[in-house]
Amino acid sequence: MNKDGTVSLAEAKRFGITSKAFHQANADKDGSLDTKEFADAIAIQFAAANADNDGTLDWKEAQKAGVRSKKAFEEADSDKDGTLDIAEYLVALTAQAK
Ligand SMILES: [Ca+2]
Ligand SMILES: [Ca+2]
Ligand SMILES: [Ca+2]
Repeated sequence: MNKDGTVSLAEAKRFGITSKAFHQANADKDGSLDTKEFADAIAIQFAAANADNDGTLDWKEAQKAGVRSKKAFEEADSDKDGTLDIAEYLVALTAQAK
């Protein structure tokens, strides 16, 4: 996220957000995600990857949701239950965008 608080498509991709989720979340079609739209994009990807609908992503699901490294996955899993809830998922995406 840059200083104006919005996320361009290029920035979103660094987080692991797909073009599809980006465009779905970008309700006002202005080419960038504001804070609320960014949260929507995260929620869209989380829901799309969470095939068993149990509220968490296991490693396989997390990869579908754009988490690229096992290390990012494990570090974001703060309660060490082997899955990411949506807050932990956001941590993983933020870590890999750096
Ligand atoms: Ca927008
Ligand atoms: Ca799941
Ligand atoms: Ca967890």
